[in-house]
Amino acid sequence: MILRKDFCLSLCRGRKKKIVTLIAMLIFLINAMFYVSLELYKLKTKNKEPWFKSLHFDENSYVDKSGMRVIVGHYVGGSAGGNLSEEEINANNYSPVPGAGEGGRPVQLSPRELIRARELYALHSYNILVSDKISINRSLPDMRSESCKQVQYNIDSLPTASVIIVFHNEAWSTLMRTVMSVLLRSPESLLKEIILVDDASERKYLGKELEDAVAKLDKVRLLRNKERKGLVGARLMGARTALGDVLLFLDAHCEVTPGWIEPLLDRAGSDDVFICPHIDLLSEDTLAYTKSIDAHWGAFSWRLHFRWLMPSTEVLLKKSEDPSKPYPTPAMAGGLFAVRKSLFWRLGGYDEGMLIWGAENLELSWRAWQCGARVEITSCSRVGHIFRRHSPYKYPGGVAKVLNANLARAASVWMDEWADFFFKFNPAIAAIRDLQTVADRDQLRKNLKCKSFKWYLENVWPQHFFPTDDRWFGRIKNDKGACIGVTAGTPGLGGPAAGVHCASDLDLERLVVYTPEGRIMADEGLCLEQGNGRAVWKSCSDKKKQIWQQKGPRLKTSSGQCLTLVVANDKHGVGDPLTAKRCREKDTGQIWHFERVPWR
Ligand code: UD2
Ligand code: MN
Repeated sequence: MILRKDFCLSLCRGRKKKIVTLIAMLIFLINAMFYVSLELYKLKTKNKEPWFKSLHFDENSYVDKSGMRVIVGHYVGGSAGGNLSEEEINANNYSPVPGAGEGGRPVQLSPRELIRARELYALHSYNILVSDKISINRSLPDMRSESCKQVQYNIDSLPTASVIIVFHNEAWSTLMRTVMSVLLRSPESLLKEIILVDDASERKYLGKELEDAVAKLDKVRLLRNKERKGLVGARLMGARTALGDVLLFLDAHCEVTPGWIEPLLDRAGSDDVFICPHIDLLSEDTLAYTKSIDAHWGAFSWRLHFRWLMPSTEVLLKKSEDPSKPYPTPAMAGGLFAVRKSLFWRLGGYDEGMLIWGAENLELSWRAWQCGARVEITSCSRVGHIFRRHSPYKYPGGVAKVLNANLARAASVWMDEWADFFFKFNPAIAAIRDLQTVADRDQLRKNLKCKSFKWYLENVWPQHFFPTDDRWFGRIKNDKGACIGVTAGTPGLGGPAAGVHCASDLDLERLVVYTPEGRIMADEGLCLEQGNGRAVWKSCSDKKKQIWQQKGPRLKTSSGQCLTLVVANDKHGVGDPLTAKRCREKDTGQIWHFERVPWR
């Protein structure tokens, strides 16, 4: 018996071993086949499609899933060079590596170069090492959609352009690549000139070296501001000498793509519109050219920070009918736009009282709309821009002082009652309101017989999230003590809704608009929405899930559930979740007090 068992054991073990080996070999074979077919598939798709076709917009650095995100409007002044030596700050290390960045591809650095790139980052707030490796004549793909490529323009009938590029301490390679991309990709007859305006740069390579380079280029002129004025002063200087029919402004770190200028000039010819290209992304790290989201709107938050939003459903519908048609936008980002010279001056150019940076984009947008013109975007003109997280240059007197003064000017001239709202909740800016002399701008508004800000909100941006006379504004406080508000740290990004500290009357994070339809709107266009199991802050939309009907002290969803503060951690419910639940007589988490706060 024992013998037989032993015999079987060893024999069975041998068989088992074989089976295990066989299975292992099979698994290996299947894996190998899978791997090979994956590689083959990759190769096949690689050869079929250009690399950029597989790119989607960079959601994280542009417009988030809820449709909003800060990209322009980083009001943080940089250290302008940090600990770098004078020699490093003033050096021009442009030395193109053949093939680097061609076709808009990213440039990767070695680990050692990366360390150096990080040290130099403070200079420009983008990767200067990468920029210096890419030829100033690099190629870029045609980024237009098929419908845009099919539009035929009669070049002979289009107006001519003066491209105006202002700069302060820009990198040599980036600035020159902006210039070269315009020269390479604009039909000769349409480009009257490129006007470079140096806003009192201090870098050595932007002196004679730049003059010599410009002298070799046809159609390029260089003007210099003796004193730093900021981008408004510099752009005005350029505009005053422009010879073309259309003024076409670009930042000094852009690259234009094939077919970019025709749609802009076609639309700008009509003399009642400020037309913006579709702004794509040039990565600040690799300078890769990436498509940005297909349709976006420019607008602004309660604090007047520029924001990208999803366009209204109406605009999106029209756009899907004809994607090549320009569409209206409440505001422009500011840096990239074309306008007929006559219209630019007729509407008062720029507000020269605005120094250095900021707010001129909103001022110009409001002025355009309120005074009978329009602001539009054309998806057929694709221009890449390096969006930076920080401003690399100095703000004389500090960022806040500069920007607040500009915002105060724009608000007091154009915003009417909403200026009072803005100043009431921004006391630091209200304090400098009277220091601004805007009499000439007020007069301009009168002379041009411009419409009210109320008209602008109702007609240009009816989806706005500002308080109005027929919207309730204030704090919605739970019986337990906490308020409805967007948690600090995630403004504009949405996320789970929780009770927040009620804080003071001036704290915008704790204040909401309650619309007659029952929407609870916070700053940044966020609405309280019943999600799966929990209330969340989401981009305001027509969704039923965003409607909360006030029934006595309760807020009810369309299915009759009650908005509830589910108290768990804190006895007042701060940090505890909000959600719609079955209504219960005794649940004080369902009792809400509406504390009105005058908004102006
Ligand atoms: C955005 C706009 C920018 C401007 C700004 C608000 C885009 C892509 N960019 O911020 O054009 O409307 O919002 O003011 O829409 N510059 C000077 N002198 C200065 C400061 C800046 O000449 O004192 C130049 C600078 O070199 C650059 C341009 O002005 O070419 C715009 O400045 P930015 O690139 O820092 O602004 P950005 O893109 O963050
Ligand atoms: Mn810029």
